[in-house]
Amino acid sequence: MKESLSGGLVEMYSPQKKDFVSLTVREQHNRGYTNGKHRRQSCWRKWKQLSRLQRSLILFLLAFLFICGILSYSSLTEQWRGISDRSLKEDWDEVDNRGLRPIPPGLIPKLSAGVGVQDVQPDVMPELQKPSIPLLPKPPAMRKPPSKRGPPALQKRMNVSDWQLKDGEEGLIKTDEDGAKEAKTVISWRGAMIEAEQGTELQSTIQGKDATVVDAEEAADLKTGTLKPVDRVEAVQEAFRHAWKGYKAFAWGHDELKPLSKTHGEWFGLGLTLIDALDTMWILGLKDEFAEARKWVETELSFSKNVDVNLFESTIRILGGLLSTYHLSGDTLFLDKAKDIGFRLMPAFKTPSKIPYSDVNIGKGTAHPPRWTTDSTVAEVTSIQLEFRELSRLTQDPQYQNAVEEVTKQVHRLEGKRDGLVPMFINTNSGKFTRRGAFTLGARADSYYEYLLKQWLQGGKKETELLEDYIQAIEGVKKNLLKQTSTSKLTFVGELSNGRLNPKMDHLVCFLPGTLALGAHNGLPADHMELAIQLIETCHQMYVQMETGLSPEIAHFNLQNHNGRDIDVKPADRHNLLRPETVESLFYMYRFTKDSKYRDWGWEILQSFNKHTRVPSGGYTSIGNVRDPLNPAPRDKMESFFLSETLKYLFLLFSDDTELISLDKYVFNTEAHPLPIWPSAS
Ligand code: DMJ
Repeated sequence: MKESLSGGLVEMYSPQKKDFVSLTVREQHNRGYTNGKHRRQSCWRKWKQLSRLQRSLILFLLAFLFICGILSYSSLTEQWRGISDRSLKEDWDEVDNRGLRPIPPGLIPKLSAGVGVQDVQPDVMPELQKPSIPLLPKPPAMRKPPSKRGPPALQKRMNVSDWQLKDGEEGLIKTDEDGAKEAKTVISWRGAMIEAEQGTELQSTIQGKDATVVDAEEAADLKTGTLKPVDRVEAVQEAFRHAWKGYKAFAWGHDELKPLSKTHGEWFGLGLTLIDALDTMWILGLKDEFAEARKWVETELSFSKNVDVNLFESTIRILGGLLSTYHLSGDTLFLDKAKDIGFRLMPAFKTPSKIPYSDVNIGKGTAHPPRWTTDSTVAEVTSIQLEFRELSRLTQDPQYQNAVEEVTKQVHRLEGKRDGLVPMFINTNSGKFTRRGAFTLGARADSYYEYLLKQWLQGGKKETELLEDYIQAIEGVKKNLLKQTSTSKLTFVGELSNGRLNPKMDHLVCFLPGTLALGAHNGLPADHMELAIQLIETCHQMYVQMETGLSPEIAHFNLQNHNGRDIDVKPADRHNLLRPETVESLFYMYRFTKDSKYRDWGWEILQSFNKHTRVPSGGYTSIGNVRDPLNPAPRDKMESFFLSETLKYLFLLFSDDTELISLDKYVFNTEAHPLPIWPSAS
């Protein structure tokens, strides 16, 4: 139907006459053909005809429905978590002495009889089962599993009065006299639920020197360079034990520790922190802790649960954690569990485009996008490849590798990139990028770049398309996103939004110096290393320029010298979630340059964590304000990546055993779980 230019006559198709006829508005109305405009006019007339009481009643009802909508929105945001937000013999001897026996990287320990994909509840997802196709030559024999121990008596709950610091307790976070109130969860971000308003409830106070792990004497040693690396290694072990103490006492078997309220937070209900921390305990040589965690995995961990999990987060944390622990320990318990979760995640790939959905119900075998969109996040669908490829290699079942490599292929071919930089969203129906025009190396795109390089390394530097995409992307970063502050000429990676550069950088971007250095170590252009050196300096400054010595979540860089500062922090960005990216990059930088300043920078960060985030009764907490050392506004949450990544990278940074997890033999996934570089097929 199209409207005529004159006199309200409209040309319409008449089914009776099988031709177009001209009708007046009234005629259309009589025939029930009136268009939207006329319907709107008649609605308005009807509205005017209603009594004042009737109109008030309708308006009241509409307002009521609107308020209900707003209230249900906050519960919707709670589910927004997925959006949001890497020749051994002698080297391993030391580890063996501690009783932990790693398998040389790249080898596939022999699978125990009767263990395989077919063991995974065939009734749940039968359509996904396929015959095994050998991918690699026969694996060598497996090692003996470590000794088993009984789990501790756990799950202790305390009431609010217990939150308060008691005299003599170690640590620096102290709750205020009124205790803490229940905090409202309002935002979620790449695996980190941000709990608002807690900082105002929970006061923190600097205690005396006895409360700190790092005291003034040690600080002096650090300045004079007399602190031995071994002391730093021990300090990380001590920090881990302290974190574990809190998790064990108040959150055992649950996803996350809430150290101030001495309870736990649940996300997937799968013991996320415990699984994420397994290989860290192995690497740090924490034998007893590892044994009791293993026992929990053996006796308590079940993926047969009616629960929605985020594909990306459960892949990098659970699948990645189980695979790396299997490789380090040779214990097939972890491989069996890895197969189970890997198989249960596969329904995510059953989409019209084969670009996976963000969420999977691992009990029902169903998958879906978030409620509000059919888009997935680009970083999420492109940062599961290391894990699924390794699962295929270990199981000799190609379905996992095929599914993730299909995504890689599609993204490789897609239009909408800018000099190799990718947008942040991809549609699961069309398989195309959506909401184009915004480019970042931060949240929603970050690990796309990381996994291009690391897959190329994992596969033995043969998959040249991955390398080409990576090199092109780094050129894209240089051309479009790099800028310097006017005050100290700090180089940072900004964000591009519809052609305009926004001079802000997420702390997440601090993975980049480490990745660039890893590329340069593997023969990529030398200017990648130069850029890495500049960027790690900037990430370091994001810590040292803050009053707590801890970086904010997002930094805004000054391009004009209006206040003499390089970095501004907006009130909404002042939090620190115990994130790992800077210490991750420091680890790579030290391994490749042996410049001790990178160790010193990492040491300063550990001290700042101990000073401002350590909770006396056990655990560390994210904080709400890195600019206020007197009240850093503790948020009562220890993210699983603090144990999985932050403490692991700090340990490896300080360890003199630079072949411990050699970067020529392992690639770390984006949750710091080392996976072997594949041995060549020959
Ligand atoms: C981790 O889960 C991973 O490193 C991920 O790639 C990004 N976010 C967190 C840590 O900050």
